[in-house]
Amino acid sequence: MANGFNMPPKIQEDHFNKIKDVFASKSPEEIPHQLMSLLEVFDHFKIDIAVTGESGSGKSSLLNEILGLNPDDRRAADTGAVETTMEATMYLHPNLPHIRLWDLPGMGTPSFASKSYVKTMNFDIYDMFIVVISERVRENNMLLVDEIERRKKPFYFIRTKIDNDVRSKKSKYSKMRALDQMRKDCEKYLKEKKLDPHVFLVSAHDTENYEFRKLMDTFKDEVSQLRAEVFSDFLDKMLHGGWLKAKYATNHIQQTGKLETEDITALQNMYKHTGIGAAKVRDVLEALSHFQLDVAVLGETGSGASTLVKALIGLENEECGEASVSISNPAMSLGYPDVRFWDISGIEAFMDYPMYMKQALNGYDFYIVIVSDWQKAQHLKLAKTVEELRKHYLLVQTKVDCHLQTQSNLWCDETEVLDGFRLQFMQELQMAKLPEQQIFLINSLDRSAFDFVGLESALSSDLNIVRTSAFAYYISRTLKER
Ligand SMILES: Nc1nc2c(ncn2[C@@H]2O[C@H](COP(=O)(O)OP(=O)(O)OP(=O)(O)O)[C@@H](O)[C@H]2O)c(=O)[nH]1
Ligand SMILES: [Mg+2]
Repeated sequence: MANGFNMPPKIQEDHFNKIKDVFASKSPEEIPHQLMSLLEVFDHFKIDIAVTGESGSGKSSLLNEILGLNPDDRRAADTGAVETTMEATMYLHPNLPHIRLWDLPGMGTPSFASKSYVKTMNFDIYDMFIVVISERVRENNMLLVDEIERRKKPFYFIRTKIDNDVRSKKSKYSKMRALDQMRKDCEKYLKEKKLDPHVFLVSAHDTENYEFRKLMDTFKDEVSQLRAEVFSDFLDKMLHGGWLKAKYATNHIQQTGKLETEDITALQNMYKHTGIGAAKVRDVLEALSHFQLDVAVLGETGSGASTLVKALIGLENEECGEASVSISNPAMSLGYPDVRFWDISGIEAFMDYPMYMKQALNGYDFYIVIVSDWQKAQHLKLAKTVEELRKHYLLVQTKVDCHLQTQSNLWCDETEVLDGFRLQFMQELQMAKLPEQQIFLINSLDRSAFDFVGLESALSSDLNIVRTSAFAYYISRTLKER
């Protein structure tokens, strides 16, 4: 089993050395505390991203898809054929807890005239923009781009409702050609302004096709980097920018609720007492953003660990993934930036050596424990081991479709059988004195079935939460070891 000793480095040597320099004057005992206090403040830091564009271009519909919400969901943004969004409304992404997404009203209606739109919408408060266009690039779209560029803020340029645009194209070739033309049309106007943002062609009504997935992968990958940059820029202004700049920056951060007053004071004190200013914080956050999180998928032989790993990284049913996923080779995917998934099947071979197990498992940051055999209950022992390591895990029952088949002689419907599985499992946890938690019932060969989507979103969200503490723990441990 791969362990903390022979696992590839979680952080590049140059990043590690920079962190060493940041804390060079500190005794090793002080470092974990200082690193944790800094990362705790950073953990509270929010960034604001506005979805903007002309009225009716499909902003709210696209935002709902980004949030993973069905338009009928009561939490979803309202959408409609008439002017719908009348005030800027904030939404939290379920898996990206530090990102506030704002659905802005549309530009160019009698209520929100183009001329005054940018001022009315207070563009200065946002850190990034998602400019949504449909049908064609219009003057108003480029006006928005100019205003964003003037503020030196990043943006994505998204053409939506692509399903409408290609509906009349019958052959694959004519569809491809139409898509190519649409992309070139967008890029032409951006290039004239010497701009090169990401351009995505998407449909909120058909997210499986076109570039919605690419948009989400890119967004997830880039947004944490952006957050680190916005945070360090703020520190730069507050700590090193002179009185006026510092006052302006601090007011901005407080008024937009990106940080609480206590957090700002903590940063000022940190600088006063340790000399850790913007440049050093930038080094720490840079290392954090490249820190590899290791997730172990633990299961008995044949429990479906490999199939689950492949499903998670989006390689289900694909032969080409076969060779790349193994016990000594982690799997990676754009959907989970900087996460390595380790397929650790055959766990029963190690179960009789608890000390070795514990040591070997300690190298990972997060665990997915597969429940495969109700009788042997190895998963409970595994969960206990992970609990003892004070780490987090998710419990997953794979092959639920097969389990359902074996129950098909019972006269109850599928939901009742699934609820029965869940209940039985809760009782098992209680008896084993393990904390209550949800079990995800899945079929790794069909991501749309049972709890797979729920599992993906719980995993993304948990990994985002454990990232900073895993990083702090790893850095402190490695600094001590060297
Ligand atoms: N075919 C198709 N229709 C879409 C798509 N996205 C949105 N629509 C439709 O376009 C209309 C406007 O969508 P909204 O999402 O409300 O647009 P909006 O930009 O938020 O509108 P305002 O808030 O009024 O500015 C609705 O009827 C949607 O169903 C898409 O990708 N494809
Ligand atoms: Mg809207």
